[in-house]
Amino acid sequence: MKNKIGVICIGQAGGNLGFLLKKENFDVAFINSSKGDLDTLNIDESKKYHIKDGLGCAKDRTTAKQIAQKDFSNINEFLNKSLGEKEFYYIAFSTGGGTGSGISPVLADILTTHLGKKVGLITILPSDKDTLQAHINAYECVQEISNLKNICSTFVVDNNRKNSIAQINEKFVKLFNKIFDYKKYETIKGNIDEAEILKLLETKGMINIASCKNEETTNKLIENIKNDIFAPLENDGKIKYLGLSKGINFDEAMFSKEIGKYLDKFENTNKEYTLAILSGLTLPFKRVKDMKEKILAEKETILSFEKETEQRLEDIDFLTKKVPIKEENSNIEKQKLDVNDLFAQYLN
Ligand SMILES: Nc1nc2c(ncn2[C@@H]2O[C@H](COP(=O)(O)OP(=O)(O)OP(=O)(O)O)[C@@H](O)[C@H]2O)c(=O)[nH]1
Ligand SMILES: [Mg+2]
Repeated sequence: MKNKIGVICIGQAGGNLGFLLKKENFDVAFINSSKGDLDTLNIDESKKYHIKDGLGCAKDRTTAKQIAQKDFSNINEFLNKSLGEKEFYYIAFSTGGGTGSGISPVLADILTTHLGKKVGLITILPSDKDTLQAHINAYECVQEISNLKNICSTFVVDNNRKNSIAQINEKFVKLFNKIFDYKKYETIKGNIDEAEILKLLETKGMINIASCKNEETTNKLIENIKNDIFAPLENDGKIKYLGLSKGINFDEAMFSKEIGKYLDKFENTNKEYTLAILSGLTLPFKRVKDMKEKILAEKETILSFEKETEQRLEDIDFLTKKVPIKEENSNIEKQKLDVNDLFAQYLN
């Protein structure tokens, strides 16, 4: 099933994840505004694209959107050539930088709403040690993501979880890779089939994966769901679907109490380990709200740097007042894609 997935990696963090995913035989395409960053990747040149006129974006999301807007037809052509028609795409990027954070939400909007593709996101949140600019970027980026109408699942990797980003990357790729091992564990007692995996991945909302050893317990699985590498759960007790490749003696009551209830469960038996895939979770708004507090605590400092930021701080108050990113236009037809109009909505 791996070959039905295309991973689009944007910016440096996206590129680092993509490099590891490539080693696990995923089909990956790399896009960056920085030629230097792309050159560090030991990957076939046909799988890399340097955005025209890009000199890196130095954490400036607006610059990233502007250069991607101008060069969109080439970016689209590159994606068609390098990945071709896939059943499903993931876009991988950090929310705290410029290039990946600026381009990925608008690209996801174009691919889903206008080009009819199924797209999920692999996002990375900055750690508390990261700069204010990284937090402002992440906040704006999550705002755009939360407004995407037709997006599928969103992984939210949290850099607060470990001191080493290399360890976080490795852990993510290890867990993500395990999703596609479901065929190894087909038995008459229970199967997870491709349609069920796709359903887990296609479901809108946050997605979380966790694993534990079979000699461990439901408690350990729960601890890993809550505290491993992903953003904290919203703790509203809602999961839409649970995929469970089960080796432990699963304690359903404890799981429901600690994590939540689900509409449906796809399950098989696994002799080697236990893997849980939770999809349709609420995005981690509490975590993002904490980021906002951090930004607002430094408001005076930020304003002393640039006056125009004042308006941006007003605009990012999306948790209390929902600011629509764009006007609804039900007349938009797929084939009449006006990329410039769409980018303009993200540049306002
Ligand atoms: N988990 C993880 N985080 C990373 C990695 N590389 C960078 N980051 C985080 O991502 C943020 C910076 O984003 P980058 O991906 O470097 O930015 P970019 O998309 O290349 O954008 P530019 O600003 O134009 O360079 C910071 O919060 C970093 O801590 C990585 O390999 N893994
Ligand atoms: Mg970069």
